[in-house]
Amino acid sequence: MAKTIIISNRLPVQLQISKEGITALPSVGGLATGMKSVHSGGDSVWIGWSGLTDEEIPEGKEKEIDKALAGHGSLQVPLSKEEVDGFYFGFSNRTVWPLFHYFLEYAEFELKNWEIYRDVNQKFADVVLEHSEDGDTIWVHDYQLMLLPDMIREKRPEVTIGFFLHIPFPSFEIFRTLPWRKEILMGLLGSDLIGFHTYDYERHFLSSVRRLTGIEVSYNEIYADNRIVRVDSFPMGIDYKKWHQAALKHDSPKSSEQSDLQKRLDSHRELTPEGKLLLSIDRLDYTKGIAKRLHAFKYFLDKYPEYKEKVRLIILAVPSRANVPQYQLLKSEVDELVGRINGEFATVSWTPIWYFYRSVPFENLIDLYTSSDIAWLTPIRDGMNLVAKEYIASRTDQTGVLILSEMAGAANEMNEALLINPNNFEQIADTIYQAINMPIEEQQARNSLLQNRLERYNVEKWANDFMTSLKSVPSKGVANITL
Ligand code: ADQ
Repeated sequence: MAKTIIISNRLPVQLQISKEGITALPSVGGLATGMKSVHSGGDSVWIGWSGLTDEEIPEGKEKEIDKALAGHGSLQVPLSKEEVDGFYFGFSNRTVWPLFHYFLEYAEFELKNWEIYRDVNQKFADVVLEHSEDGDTIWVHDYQLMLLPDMIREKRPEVTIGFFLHIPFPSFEIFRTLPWRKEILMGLLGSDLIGFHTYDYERHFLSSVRRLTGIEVSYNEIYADNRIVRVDSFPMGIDYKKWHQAALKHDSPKSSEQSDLQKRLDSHRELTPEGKLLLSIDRLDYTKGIAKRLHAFKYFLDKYPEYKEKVRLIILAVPSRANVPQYQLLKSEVDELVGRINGEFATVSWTPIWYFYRSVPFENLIDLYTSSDIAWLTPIRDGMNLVAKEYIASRTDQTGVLILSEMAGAANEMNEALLINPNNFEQIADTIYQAINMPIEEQQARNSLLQNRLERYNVEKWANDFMTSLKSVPSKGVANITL
């Protein structure tokens, strides 16, 4: 029977090794949730890396790991430390990630890392080829695996392949700087359908294909190798119900225990009833613009000094890729900026910034989303930004203001948010002022429209739309198509 195969760099499970044995726990990320309807039953399998390098797996435990993963419909591609360093931390995160987010000055073009990236993609392809057959439908995810579609197609032409890019696709002028630009495009063109978050990313991709490969492109179809490759945008949603219902439960008078964090948030509210809480949540990544946000916050306090002792900025930064040098530098920069601003503005009763450098459990994210008057999410460049959507979904009384960067993919669907340019401090300061003073009725009018849209275009709909579109791409024979 034809299967569905999902492939991503990391499997949607977390392995735990203890004296008692090996267990695999499902992860609760957005992608895993969205794929639930696709990855269910016995006719689907998820292929990816387990998160443990060969060196980290205790001797003789390989079979046990395979068994634990199989219980979750997952199959691993084993990787050594050298492979993870070159493929993931190297080419994926020191070349593709900065380049595709327009940080050209951070992009490293190391031949060795490119070769490991290519070899690891081949390793993924080998596992897929071993476990697939003609007629299967394959969905490949993200920038770590851009060569995979063509590697699979070459050996198994009779499968249907979809690819989705979770980060931006840059403009041709940026993309052309990559020494292996053509190989990347040809790798992706092994797909039948290539999906992006926004129409702009789609347009940039088509322009690069046209200008770098000479292959015929018409509207959103590419005629490669007597096949049609369709390109389209599928803005990713969230599990709206999960966030909204958790927030309803949190706000209910029957809600049982309050977390310590919630108690702190409430005490802030009691001390300054007219005060406002601003929330900023991201992975600690230079693309997210955290340092710029801190500079802009200082600019706001200087421009509107009447808000000293009245506003508080909560910065929650999740540790990420801490062994890549730029991330270490960013961490020091953010630490220093927070210290400097708190040092300059704090009073005996007020600290302007609460800074947390950690990942927090779901319940605390709900505490923060439901307690913050303003979510301030201003990445310098971001494929989508799901935090913006989660904040709005959690505002059960429809109050709250979202200040969002126009450089985030989410801005395309969230016009009712206050959209800003993350480099324009004057505009940001005035927008914070506008957000603080926005009448409740206006907040609710904006959020009601946003919530309706997020509820309809949730992550399940995103996955189903992609799969439906993938199955409708004519698999063969451009000659039969009326052009
Ligand atoms: P990310 O860059 O990781 O994803 P984002 O879309 O904002 O960015 O998702 C972050 C997720 O992490 C959210 O679901 C959020 O709830 C969670 N999170 C944030 N802070 C946390 C914390 N302190 N503790 C625990 N969880 C936290 C990439 C792209 C994005 C794109 C997504 C999906 O960079 O642009 O939106 O993939 O395609």
